[in-house]
Amino acid sequence: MPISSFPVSPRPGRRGAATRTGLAAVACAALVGLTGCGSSGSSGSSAVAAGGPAPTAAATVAGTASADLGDLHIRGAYIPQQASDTEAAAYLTITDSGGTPDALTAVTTPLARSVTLHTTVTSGGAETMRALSQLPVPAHGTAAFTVGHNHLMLTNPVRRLTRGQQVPLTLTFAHAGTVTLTVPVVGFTGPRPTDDSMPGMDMSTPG
Ligand SMILES: [Cu+2]
Repeated sequence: MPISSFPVSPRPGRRGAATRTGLAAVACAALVGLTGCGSSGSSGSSAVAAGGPAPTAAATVAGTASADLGDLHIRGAYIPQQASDTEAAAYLTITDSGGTPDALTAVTTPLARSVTLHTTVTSGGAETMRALSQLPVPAHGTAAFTVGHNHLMLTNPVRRLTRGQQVPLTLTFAHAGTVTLTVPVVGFTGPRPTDDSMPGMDMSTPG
């Protein structure tokens, strides 16, 4: 998928890059803006037993999914309840405990037509969405999709993703291979299940 950028605000873009699908980018930005005002989920204090050995690379947050693939440890995976008609976002953190760098190169799910790696760039007060061809994971380091920064964008889910659903996400890495997580859909603001109401937020405001 080509790298693309799209200015979220109505003012003209300055980078000269061709817009891919402007409507989708705007919707996505609105979605990110929505989730961006919630908690990051890092404030969750209660760890949940994931049915396997205790994770060593990162704390587990209640209501999220995790998986290990060799030296790669995927933690805190969740999908905020779908706010857009056409898109949903997914967030997770990848830690590489080994000495070999890797990169997330593709994500797929049977529940959406496509999953795109996106980053959010704020320039001059305007948020710009940009597709990433991959997300590098440094050796002994961490790469993350977090609210307001990088995110995974699920386009055209086969059904609306609402809280309580489970979404299989298959992550493909350049070196480590492939792993599938079953990712929970949570409230709008993050993995904490009581955070589904956000007084004062206008869900219909475009980005
Ligand atoms: Cu996006």
